[in-house]
This record gives sequence, structure tokens and C-alpha cells, in this order.
Amino acid sequence: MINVHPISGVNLINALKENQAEVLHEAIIAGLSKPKKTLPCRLIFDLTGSKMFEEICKLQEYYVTRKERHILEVNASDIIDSVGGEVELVEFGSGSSVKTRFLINELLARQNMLHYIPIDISAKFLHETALTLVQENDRLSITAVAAEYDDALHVLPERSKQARIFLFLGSSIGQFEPEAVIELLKRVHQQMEGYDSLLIGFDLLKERNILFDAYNDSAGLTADFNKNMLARINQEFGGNFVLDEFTHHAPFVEEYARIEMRLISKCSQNVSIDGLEHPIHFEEGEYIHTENSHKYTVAGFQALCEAAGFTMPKYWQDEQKWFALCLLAPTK
Ligand code: AVI
Repeated sequence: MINVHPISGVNLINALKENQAEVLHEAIIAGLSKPKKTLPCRLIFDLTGSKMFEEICKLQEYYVTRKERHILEVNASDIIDSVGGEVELVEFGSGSSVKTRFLINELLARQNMLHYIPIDISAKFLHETALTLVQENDRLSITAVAAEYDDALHVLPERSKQARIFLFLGSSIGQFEPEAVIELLKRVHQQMEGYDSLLIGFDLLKERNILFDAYNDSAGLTADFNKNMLARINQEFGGNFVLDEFTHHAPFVEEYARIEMRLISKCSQNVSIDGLEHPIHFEEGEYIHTENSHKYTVAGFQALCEAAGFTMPKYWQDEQKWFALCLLAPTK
């Protein structure tokens, strides 16, 4: 079901499924019923989770946002030069759009108006952000799309004559397993014209202790963010998780080159959720795998992009080579 309604200069397209809660409920039960328990990572970004993540982004240990912001700040002009011409921006997983502002400002210095199309699953957060952005700049027109990435691809507003820059910032691509990255990029490719481009921020492999500290911060914000998934199950799906009976742990798993977010049961316990015939049993030490964050070399990421039909004419890194932003062009 798609609703389009303008609120204070922002067009909103809501393509979130009406039975979203039901689908999520089923995915939660399916994941927790597996021998190796998992939770769907989209559970992490409700309004509370999105706001918690904003706080994580300010942490010294969580370098991801800082590095990417720096790359964008220093290279915004070069990035836009590399694209050329008047464009509109489509951003997947836009969150607070803080870093996107560097590109927005650069574009508005070159063109009169900019159509910005942020896509996010947290509808409330998306709307709040879009309203703030249009209030900040009257040469910006926004169509905010509340949707999962794949659904968004089918409800994007009709294009103008301008080229489009599609954006995946903040290492949001890192949540997907490499094969899923290829498939997702192929689907984005199908929606692209030869003159469009794709800009992706991805996190680079680095010393393991730096990676570990970024996802196991000393203030415990990432732990609270991870446990927010359990709190949501309690509030929205009639769960009775005791949050203190779980410990957050996010190791770097060499085999998959990724950080795995986990919640480890501190004791042997049972947890019930509405709709479950029997409670779910946890052994002491057993964990729920809640999220992945894949790390790459530039060459490794480039190989995935090429497999999806793109070339990588250019990329930018910070001085320490901790994070990279790459520009992709579709091969037609
Ligand atoms: C949203 N995503 C890019 C974050 C990351 O770094 O993979 C999620 C995150 N999880 C814990 N900290 C941050």
C-alpha cells in the first residue's frame, strides 16, 4: 500500500507493508526457533534505536561516522565534479542525513533546486529529518520514502531529466552478506540509467582491536542499542525478556570478515513471546546473533561491485585508510 501526502513541503511515500508487524513477528519467532538463534536486524531501527545510533555515532571509539564525514567534507567538491551535471539524490538508509548535507550543500552551490529522496524504514525518524531539512533550505524539495530498500526501488518518484546519484552511506551496505550485496546492487542497477551513479561508503579491514572497540564501546551505548531489540520484542510482541539477563558481545569473526553483534544469555532461562506455543529456552552462554557489519579491502569490495555490473572509476579514503567511499558507474 502506497500513500503519498505532502506535509509542509515534504512529500511522503509510505511503502511500508500494512502487515509489517505481522511479518516482523513471524521473522522473530522463526529466528529464535533456529538451532543458532538470530533476530532480523531490521528490528534494530525503530525511533528509539535510530536515536540510540545517533549517540553511538558521536563516540570516539565508533570511528565509522567520523571518518566518512571527514571524507565527504574534504572531497564533496571532487565527488560532485566526478559525477557532473545537474542531479537529484536518492539515499538508502538515510537516518539523520547529517553527512548527506555535505553533498546537498555542494550540489546547491551548483544548481538552483535539488530534489532529495531519502529512504528509511523508521518512518517517524525519516519524517522528522525531512522536515528539519526543508526548514533549513528552501531550495530543497524532498520526497521521503518510508520503505525497505527493495520496496523503495519500485515506488521512487518519477525521474526528472536530471541524472540520479544513488547513495548508501554509513557502511549500511555492511549489514548484507557479500552475495546479498551483489544481488542488491544488481537490483539498483536495473533502476539506473547509464548516466546515473552510485556512491557507497564501506568500512575497511583494519587492526582487530580498533574494530572490536568500535562495537564494544566502554560507555555501553552499543550494548543498549543491541538490547533495544529485546525491549522492542517485549513492548510490541508480548515478550518477557529480562534485559539484564543478557550481555552484549560483538566479536570480529575472521572467517566472514565481519563484526557479529550478539546477545549472550547469562543463565539458563526461558523466554515467552505472544504467539509461541512453548517458551524459548536459552542455555547459559547461548547467544542470539542480531546483526552483521562486514569489513572489506577496496579490491574485495570492487570485485562485488563488478559482479553486479558496475565499474569503480574513483574512490576516496581517509588518511588512515579506515573507511572508503566509492563511486560506481553502471555498465550497460
Ligand atoms: C548501521 N550500521 C552501518 C552500523 C554498523 O556500523 O554496522 C550498525 C552498528 N551496530 C553497532 N554499531 C553500529
